[in-house]
Amino acid sequence: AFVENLLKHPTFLSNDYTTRFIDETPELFSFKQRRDRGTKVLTYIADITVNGHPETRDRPQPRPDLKPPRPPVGWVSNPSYGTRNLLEQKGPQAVADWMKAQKQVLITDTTMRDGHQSLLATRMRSIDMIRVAPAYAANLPQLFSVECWGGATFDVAYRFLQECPWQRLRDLREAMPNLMTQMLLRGSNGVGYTNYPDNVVREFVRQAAASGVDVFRVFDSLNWVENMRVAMDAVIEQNKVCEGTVCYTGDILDPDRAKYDLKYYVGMGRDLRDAGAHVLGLKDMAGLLKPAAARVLIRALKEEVGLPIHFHTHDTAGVACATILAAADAGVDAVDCAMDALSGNTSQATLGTVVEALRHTDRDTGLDIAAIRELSDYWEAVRGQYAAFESGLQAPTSEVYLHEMPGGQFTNLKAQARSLGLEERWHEVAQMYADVNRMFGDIVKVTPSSKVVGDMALMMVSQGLTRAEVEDPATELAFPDSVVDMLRGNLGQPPGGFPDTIMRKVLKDEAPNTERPGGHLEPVDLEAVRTQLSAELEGMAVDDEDLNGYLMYPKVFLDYMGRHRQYGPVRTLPTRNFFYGMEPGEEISAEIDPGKTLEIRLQAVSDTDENGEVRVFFELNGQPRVIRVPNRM
Ligand code: BTN
Ligand code: 3PY
Ligand code: ZN
Repeated sequence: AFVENLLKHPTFLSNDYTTRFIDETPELFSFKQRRDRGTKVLTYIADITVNGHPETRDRPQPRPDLKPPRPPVGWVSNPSYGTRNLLEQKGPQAVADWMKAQKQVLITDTTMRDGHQSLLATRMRSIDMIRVAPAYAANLPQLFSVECWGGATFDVAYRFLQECPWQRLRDLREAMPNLMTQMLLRGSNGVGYTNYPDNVVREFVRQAAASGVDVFRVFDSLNWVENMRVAMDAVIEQNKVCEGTVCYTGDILDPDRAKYDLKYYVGMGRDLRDAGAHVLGLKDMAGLLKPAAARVLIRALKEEVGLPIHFHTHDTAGVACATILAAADAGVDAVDCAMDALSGNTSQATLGTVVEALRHTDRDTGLDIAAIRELSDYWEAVRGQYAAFESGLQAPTSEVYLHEMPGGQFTNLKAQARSLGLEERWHEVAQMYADVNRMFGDIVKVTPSSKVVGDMALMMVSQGLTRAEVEDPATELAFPDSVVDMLRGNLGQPPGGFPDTIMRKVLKDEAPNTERPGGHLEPVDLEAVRTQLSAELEGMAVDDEDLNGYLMYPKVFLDYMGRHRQYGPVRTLPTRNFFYGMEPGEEISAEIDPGKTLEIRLQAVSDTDENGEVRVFFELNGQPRVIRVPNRM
């Protein structure tokens, strides 16, 4: 709704643009509006064609012979009964009961969230997901859920993809009416990197449920159950599936890592059950759980907690499939996999492989392997378009047992190291990450705590500091903001608290806050923020989705709105054109609204004139248009 209002607003309608053949005929308002949006999209294409996209400019390009992705034909008007129907008809407890009563291993497909978050820097665009969603609904109705929202996808959509994450959710929800959608929620950190006031967390959960999330995987980056209750209660109140989640770190079979032993995990599992979780999530974000340990852990959780168990792991070390099979033997109820073409390495285990490995056993998943292959073929073509975001990781690596970085952070930190000129020293960064973890008292490392450890490790390697030097009370050091923030208690408390040595060094005489951060953050006056945001956006009506986007990421949201004003609904452009513009002679179509399609043909691109401008000649729905853009290269 916001976007519509935005487009109708006089300020936005008077947006500067250059056309050669302005249609002078007074037309219906809707026509004017459509012309305006078309021109905005042409402006974007012209700019990218001339200047390149800042995110892909100096990166590897898709193969020139790559075919555009074609989703499998699979649309049916009335897809088979799936988990979503059960949730709608009987509620979340019935879903949990059904999970436990099933014999088969249930599968969550993570391709649309963790898969691309872990392999392609979260850069997958909505259009590539929405186009294939009906084939999921038609051909894989036995899936437990489709993880397609939350985690890093929320801010990346606004920040880098120039699209609205809420619209993605609504569109996916609509396209897969029989399948449960699933999101990853960082407890009190929402989908951000810091604790939000309780009412902001509640409001976010309410909106996510309203816009289409069915299963909420709720975790805390320090495994602090106290800090998860607000989010969990909010999910339960919405009558959605609350997957209270234990993050796995260390190694339960290693006596040296006694802090995170079997007793610890079982205890946390019971606490989450008592807090109202319908399902117990076991989130192995780095892929550290080994097969033998999985057998012990899953069996104990099944017996001692009593909830259905949903296991998530990463294939960074190459052993995820084996661990999943061990978990299946031990009675796990559901597991996460990614479609073959977006699986392996820092992503999830290979979905088709797990399905085949369990075929003809008493835990057969019942999923159709031909449907999986078709979907994976589609994802393979999609992935090819994102060559710019590939990490270059060539092989699985057992080094993950040293550093314990989450799959979603690994490639990111590597890129950060590269930008600091530390690429050659990656293995030192890995070792330092492990040292920093010990210095912080051996903590769970997952967004946002993993970012804190990464920031500190990069600082130490780039400044040549050792752990002993950092801990030495006699030296002065400026710590990264994220480190100060965490040690102040603003992400909550790890089991046993943070060690005194590092606390005193970072905080000096300042007393840390050991209470739950949400307990002292003032509630936000939501209507006052709405009014203020509306004023900032020149009087536009602000709907609940936009308000929630702004509450999570004020600056990111406003920047997105500013670009939206200039470029319009670019989410509908094919991915190739979004990142690389168009070639002379090329024709594309972009459906900017259901039934409203822009037919765009790029005719020619002029030389740069004396004002440093380039004219880009288009045909838009058969009408010639010229867009002038500055050559900034
Ligand atoms: C971003 O990465 O900031 C979002 C993409 C929009 C930036 C636009 S793309 C066309 C133009 N060229 C640039 O270098 N920046 C803008
Ligand atoms: C996230 O929080 O984005 C994660 O993927 C954590 O594993
Ligand atoms: Zn993950």
